[in-house]
Parts: sequence; C-alpha cells; structure tokens
Amino acid sequence: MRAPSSRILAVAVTAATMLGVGVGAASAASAGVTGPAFYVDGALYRTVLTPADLADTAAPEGSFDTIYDFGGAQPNVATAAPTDPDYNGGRWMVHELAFPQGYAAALTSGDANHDGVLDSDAELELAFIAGTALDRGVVASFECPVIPLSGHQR
Ligand SMILES: [Ca+2]
Repeated sequence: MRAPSSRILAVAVTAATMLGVGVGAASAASAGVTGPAFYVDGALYRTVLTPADLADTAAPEGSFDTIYDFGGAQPNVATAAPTDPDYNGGRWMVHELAFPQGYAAALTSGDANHDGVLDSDAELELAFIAGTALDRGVVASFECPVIPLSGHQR
C-alpha cells in the first residue's frame, strides 16, 4: 500500500514544484524540522520523502498535526501518528520550543516515565505546565508522510 501512495505524493510534489508552489521544502529542512526521527506517544517515527511546504496554503489549523521542535536537544515530539483517529494525513505545523531554564529542567519536569527523554506530547505538557518549556509558535508547516521505525510497536 505504501509504495503506490508514495509515488502519487512524489508526483504531486513534483507537479507542485513545477508550478512554483512547493518551493519551501528546502527552507523547512534547513529550519531543522525534519529530523531523522520523532516521538509520538513514546514510539519513534520518521518522515519519508521530501516535505511539501504548506506555509502559503489557507488550510484551517485543525487540519494539521503539531510537531514540537526541540532544536536538537532530543528527537522532536508530534501529537499524532498515522494510527491515531485524529491523524491529519501528514500535514504538520512545527512549533519551536524554548527552555528558559535549560533542557535538563524541562526533562526533570516532564519525563513522567523516567526514560531520559520527553517522548510524548503528554510529557511535554507537564513541562509546559511547569514553565520549563515554552511554545514559541509555528515556524513551519508542511506535508510529509511518516512511518514507524521498525521494531517499535505501540
Ligand atoms: Ca519520557
């Protein structure tokens, strides 16, 4: 199932680029928003294909899922995975995080399962509540399908 849909998306991305509307893919990557893997509810996922920038679309915010960008402190955290009923098909808004007391303080506040990483939006929420993590707002939006990393089952 994945290969045919991937081909369709690749064709769509190519067509969009030729039309001049998909020119933001490089900027999304250079913003550090498409790291090698990110967490959703404790499981690691990674993006596939080249992201298509959606910054200029008028799609409602509710049709996106959120990726929280840790700025390299750890893998990023997303709010939904393809197996979730509220998954929006790989349309992402990237929110930049800030750690006013340092990443270690946010980890102390939020790492509820003590595995040394904030690996779910629920854990990140704990850091938000404690004030050790701040949501600095949307820095990018793009469409990019994701797949689970092998060996991780939810
Ligand atoms: Ca954790």
